[in-house]
Amino acid sequence: MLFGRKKKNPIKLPDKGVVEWKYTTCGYCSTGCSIEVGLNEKGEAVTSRGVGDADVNRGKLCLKGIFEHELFRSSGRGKVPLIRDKRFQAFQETSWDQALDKVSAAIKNIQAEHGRDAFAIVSTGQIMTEEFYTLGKLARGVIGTNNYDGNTTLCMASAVSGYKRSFGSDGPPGCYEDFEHTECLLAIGSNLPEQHPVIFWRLREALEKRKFPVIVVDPRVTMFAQMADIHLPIKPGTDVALLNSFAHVILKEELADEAYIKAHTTGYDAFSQLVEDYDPFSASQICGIDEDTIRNVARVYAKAGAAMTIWTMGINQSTHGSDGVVGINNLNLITGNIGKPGGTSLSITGQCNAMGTREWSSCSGLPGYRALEKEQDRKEIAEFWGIDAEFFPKKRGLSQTDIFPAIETGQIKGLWIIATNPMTSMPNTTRIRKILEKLDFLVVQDAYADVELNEYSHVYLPAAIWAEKEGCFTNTERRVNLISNVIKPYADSKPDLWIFNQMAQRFAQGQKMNFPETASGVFDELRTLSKGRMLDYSGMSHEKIEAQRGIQWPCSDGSETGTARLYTDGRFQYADGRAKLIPLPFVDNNERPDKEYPFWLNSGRVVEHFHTRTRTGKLGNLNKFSPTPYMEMNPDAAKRLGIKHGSYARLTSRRGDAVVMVQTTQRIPPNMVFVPFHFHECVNRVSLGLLDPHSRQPAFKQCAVQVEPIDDQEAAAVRNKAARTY
Ligand SMILES: Nc1nc2c(c(=O)[nH]1)N[C@H]1C(S)=C(S)[C@@H](COP(=O)(O)OP(=O)(O)OC[C@H]3O[C@@H](n4cnc5c(=O)[nH]c(N)nc54)[C@H](O)[C@@H]3O)O[C@H]1N2
Ligand SMILES: Nc1nc2c(c(=O)[nH]1)N[C@H]1C(S)=C(S)[C@@H](COP(=O)(O)OP(=O)(O)OC[C@H]3O[C@@H](n4cnc5c(=O)[nH]c(N)nc54)[C@H](O)[C@@H]3O)O[C@H]1N2
Ligand code: SF4
Ligand SMILES: [Mo]
Repeated sequence: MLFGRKKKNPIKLPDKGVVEWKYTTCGYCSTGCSIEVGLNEKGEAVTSRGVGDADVNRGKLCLKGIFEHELFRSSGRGKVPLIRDKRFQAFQETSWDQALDKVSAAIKNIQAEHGRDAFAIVSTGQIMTEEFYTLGKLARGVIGTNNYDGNTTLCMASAVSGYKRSFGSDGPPGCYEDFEHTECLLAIGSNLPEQHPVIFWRLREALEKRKFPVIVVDPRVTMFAQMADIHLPIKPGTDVALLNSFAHVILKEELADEAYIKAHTTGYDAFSQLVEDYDPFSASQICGIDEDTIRNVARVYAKAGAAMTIWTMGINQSTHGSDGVVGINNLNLITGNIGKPGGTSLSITGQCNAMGTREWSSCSGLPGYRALEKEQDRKEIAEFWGIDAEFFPKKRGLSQTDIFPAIETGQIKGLWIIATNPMTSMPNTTRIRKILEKLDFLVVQDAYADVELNEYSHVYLPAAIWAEKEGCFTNTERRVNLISNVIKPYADSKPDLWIFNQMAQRFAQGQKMNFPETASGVFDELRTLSKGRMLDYSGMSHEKIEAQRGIQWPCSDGSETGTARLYTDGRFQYADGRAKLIPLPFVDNNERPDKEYPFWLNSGRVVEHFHTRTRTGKLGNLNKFSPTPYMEMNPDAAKRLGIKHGSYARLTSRRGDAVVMVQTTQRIPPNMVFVPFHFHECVNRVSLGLLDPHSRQPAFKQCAVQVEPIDDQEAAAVRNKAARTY
């Protein structure tokens, strides 16, 4: 018998006939991997590969990046603009001019009749920074509605709010390189291996070189929890109590960095008084983590030479999301772990350009981290755009989660939605459907014509996607990276930048202002407006960004490269230069399981799919691995209800119901179920989405449901009805 490799054929990669590689940046998650797309001699995108000398991913890509070039020609893409007079009628194909005229006329009519704010705009975290800035200019400077926001309210709003409350400004202070210096990593409500696989790979690489403790806080035994040294299976929505208790132990045992607290913070007295109440015993009653584990983790964290916390949606998507972020910042401030290598409080961002929208879209303020509430900021931007500063509102309007209820009450009559799919991604979608029916006018601007939201639109504008256009994304570690134009837009779809510019020309005020046509022309405005500010872009250019495979802001004029960390000098963005220690009383305000609805409903993601699957649902290799809406359920709980692994169950809440396939697993506690939110007509039919009072972000991860078995026939009927056309 022959063993070994000798007689085996060597592995051969199929020759895809690549004649040219083009540089770009991944358009899915916020890791910000540099990608090269291979083009064959016909100019078709045939393959993708990671860029070896890019610091972020060092040649790696996850599953989604590897197949990203397949997006360009995937099914369901929008080919031409579509219009109709009444929703649910058949669409008619039309020209860009006619479609844009129809939209601008509708905006003008609604505003003339009901006031400027009766027309709302909701955008995304997934278009280019230059596009965000241009949309902001159009929304704030031309159309002049204050009801303008983005889907980042579903995602990053709590991180933004928490950073602002603690440090006086948004802006994640750390970077991936911190893994290489840290002596302790605390990860709260983040499933890094599945949701940010390449950041996770950076962490693994650091751990292979040097061992340090990894502590994961998550109610589920996720893949991340499985590799952790300590896993804290917390009771849903109680992270603030746990964080207060860590602080209690650290202060009681005199493990705090007193010199740092004294030099760089305010609010210590009120803070220390509040955490007095959160001794480990009291906290353990709230968060379900035993006293000794709380003490142990607090000590490990405080005694480490440098310690860092990362978090994602397990913190942000909660009724105390913003408080959770402040709690994490408190922990890092009292241990002196901000702005030092390996010592940081790093929010792991979600969408590819959720950072870009925070920085430049004007959704919650004005460009470059400026605020509508500040006269000086309004003046600067009005002067730069050549408009009257009085045109701007003096405080921010409604957030996305308040815009929908304002449609329900009739305050908002018209809506323009850009690159987000609330029919699947908002909580309580049954209510969202009813709300959309109330609109006099809806325009949907999306790369896919089959996006569920389009069912309700009057006008559909087909957008070019990802590397069919050019511009920048900012990733989790503030790195601005370039998406260069790899391939021309599909059919008659157009870059979002072009669409915004065309729209501006249809308003008298827009005609008077300067709207640069190219992304690099817009980028010059960002450079000017950011000069000398915290998010300084003035030393960057598209060419320099590509050459360095991304540059971290701030990068001031004349600087060779960017800056890895913020607040290294301990000076924060509040007027006194100090960060705030903020007391956080824990309030238990979730819908909790009871007799009728005995399970916690938790929701999130899987590695193969991205959000509402408009993209990944079309790509064979991604869909093949994860084709079915399913639910994780503890085998003991399933047995009690007579539910078998692989059978179907109905999930019911006070809002609605959904049908899912049950996957029994010990990963989840007996009083909880977990459903990935990617599938239409699924988990968000039942979710509640109570809002955080500071950030207005929905608590997607906590509500109460009932589960019952159903037979296969009934399940098939429900699933067929919900199935998409591809
Ligand atoms: N493959 C893939 N990757 C993605 C995305 C995608 O759709 N698919 N989306 C991107 C985006 S926009 C985002 S925002 C990120 C999201 O990235 P993550 O936040 O990492 O992902 P989620 O699965 O939403 O939730 C993370 C974890 O929070 C836990 N959790 C639930 N409730 C609580 C709680 O009360 N406390 C704590 N501590 N944890 C809790 C859940 O059990 C879950 O394991 O992923 C990004 N990356
Ligand atoms: N239950 C539950 N619900 C959740 C979450 C959860 O954890 N649980 N997570 C929430 C979070 S964190 C997020 S970020 C949201 C995401 O929710 P959505 O924003 O609704 O999700 P996507 O499917 O990414 O929608 C983006 C749309 O933009 C389109 N698109 C992509 N690129 C372009 C482009 O360049 N131009 C234009 N015009 N269109 C483009 C895509 O085709 C897609 O239709 O979901 C939220 N909903
Ligand atoms: S980790 Fe995120 S940025 Fe990197 S290839 Fe995967 S989806 Fe793209
Ligand atoms: Mo997100």
